[in-house]
Amino acid sequence: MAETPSPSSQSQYTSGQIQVLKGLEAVRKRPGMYIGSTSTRGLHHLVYEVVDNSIDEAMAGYCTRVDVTIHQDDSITVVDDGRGIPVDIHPTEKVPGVELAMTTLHAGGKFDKSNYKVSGGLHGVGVSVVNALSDWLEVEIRRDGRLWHQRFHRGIKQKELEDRGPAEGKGTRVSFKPDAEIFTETVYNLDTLMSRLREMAFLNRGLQISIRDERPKEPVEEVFQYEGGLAEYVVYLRGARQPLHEPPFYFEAEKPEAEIELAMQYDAGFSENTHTFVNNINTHEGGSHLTGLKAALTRTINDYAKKNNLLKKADHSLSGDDVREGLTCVLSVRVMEPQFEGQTKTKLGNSEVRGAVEAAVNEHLAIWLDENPKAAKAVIEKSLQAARAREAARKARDLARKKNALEGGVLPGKLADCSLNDSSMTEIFIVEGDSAGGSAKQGRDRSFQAILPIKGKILNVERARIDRVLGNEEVRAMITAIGTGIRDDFDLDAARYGKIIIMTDADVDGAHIRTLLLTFFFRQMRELIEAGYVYIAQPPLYRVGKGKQEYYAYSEDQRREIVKRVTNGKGDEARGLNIQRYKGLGEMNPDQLWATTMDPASRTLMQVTMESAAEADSIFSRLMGDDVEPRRQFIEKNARYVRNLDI
Ligand code: 0RA
Repeated sequence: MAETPSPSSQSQYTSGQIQVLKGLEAVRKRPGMYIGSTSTRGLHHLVYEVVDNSIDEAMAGYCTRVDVTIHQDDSITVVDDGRGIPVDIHPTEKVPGVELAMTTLHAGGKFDKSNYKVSGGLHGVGVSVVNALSDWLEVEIRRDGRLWHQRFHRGIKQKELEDRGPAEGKGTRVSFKPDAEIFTETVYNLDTLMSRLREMAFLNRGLQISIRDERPKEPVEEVFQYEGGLAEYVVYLRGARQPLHEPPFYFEAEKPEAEIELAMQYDAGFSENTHTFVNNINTHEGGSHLTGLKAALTRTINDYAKKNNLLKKADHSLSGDDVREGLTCVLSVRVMEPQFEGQTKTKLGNSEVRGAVEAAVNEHLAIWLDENPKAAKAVIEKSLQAARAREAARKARDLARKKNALEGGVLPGKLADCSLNDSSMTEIFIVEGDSAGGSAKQGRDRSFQAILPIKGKILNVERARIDRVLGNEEVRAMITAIGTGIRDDFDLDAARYGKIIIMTDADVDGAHIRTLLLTFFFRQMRELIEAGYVYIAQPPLYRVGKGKQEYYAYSEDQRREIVKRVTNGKGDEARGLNIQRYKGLGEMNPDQLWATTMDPASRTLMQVTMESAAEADSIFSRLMGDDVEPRRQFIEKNARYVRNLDI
């Protein structure tokens, strides 16, 4: 650590200080271990980590607002009106509490577990990690009528904690600038921060969270505060879909194993949108709390239907998928010692939580159904329709299977498969249009690249019922080629390819088809996205030819850059340059398509991730729901959407 001030000959580090330096060094050496990555994701985690501390203070009942600012230099300030980090000298460590919090790993400001409620923080690593990974960090505390200040550089204090005199109010202000030596990306994305802060505001009823972006000429400010908490969240997520009952079903319960809060609402749509949280952390991979919720839903709704003679003789009981069709649901639990499992550590492992959630939902939902017979009837009616549709779909599928078996081939005829079988090596390009499909087939490396051309606009899956979606030829070809099955039958291990690459034209129609495909994956094969299998190909927008040389530009800026370069800075496009704007993939010959878009050595792929399933879902819903206007707006603002996918 070059920046560590060496101890002077007289003074020696105390053992405590040496530990501090070692701890911070470890964080700087392996930042990924503490914040997941040093790319855009890790960069944003720094903010979440600091905000989580303020939210802990709010959960403990001492803080009513949190204000986040992105400054012009991409430094961040987080201010809260909590009690303020303690400044008194720690009895054994002999340094002020705040210094301890800023420099000790895992202390995270929570010295005294007993007076602290469960806390969030994806990695729970605390603010010392933010400090270690910041070029500079300043903390200001208002407490007991005085203002305190301390500044750090790469985690190391530059001075002792300073008393800056009398001050009104109370709270903590933390400002920091992420260290460009650590992070590969240092520019904050306002949308990313906004969606996370909005989520936090929904999950913490009444808490006011603001965000201000000072980078544009006209600063942007947004305030999130929801007195309705989860119930308001559900209405937000439901978007434009037609509700079957109002208000949403909502309850809160305290059990020894967990504090449980749930809101849900049925709508006339056909999708299921369930989001679960543990201590404010989005559990994308589900876990015991989700299992408990699903079991309770299926059981309670079936019980109610039977008790009230709402099932006809011919009806079987309602399946889990049936009772969740058209459901938007948010479950938030708070657990003392959460065990996070799974690939992305977003799956709750605590088995005791399952029973607690199941019992609470059984109890409260049964009461709600009894007290709201009109809503109950609508829900059962909806589930019955889903069950009947599903039965019809099953029959159609069986029929299709038999037909396939008779024809001998299982894989779709349009699929040009690759020769390798090892799915860790293979990829499939889903290509818009037969002509581009043809070029891709000729240009590909057939050993590991498969091509499936699909016709123009596949069915709009949000608006269509599952049976019709499965009846669609393009969709069936995709399901068969990918091999995983869908929804409850989904099996990631059965994937026939390691990468599913969507390749569409770089125009508005292409964007629309891409959205349709993503909607399909999001609804039917969500785990495929979660496991990082889905990508978007990036075909070039321009070809710049000069004599025998050719260059490809993937953006307007890049085109200008290239033109400037090849004209030796003159930037004169007329100077013997041949500039071609690609309107579609079909305008490239197979070699060009290979070189620009398909060759792993030179292409750029954008991985589709679920930074926030909640946000992605609401975008999809808004886009694909019955309202035409948001869709039109989307098409106009398409570039922004692609950014939201998180590269
Ligand atoms: C430890 C103890 C107490 C408050 C905090 C930490 C605290 C930490 C942060 C970090 C950001 N904002 C914060 N606000 C409070 C409670 C000390 C007491 O009993 O007064």
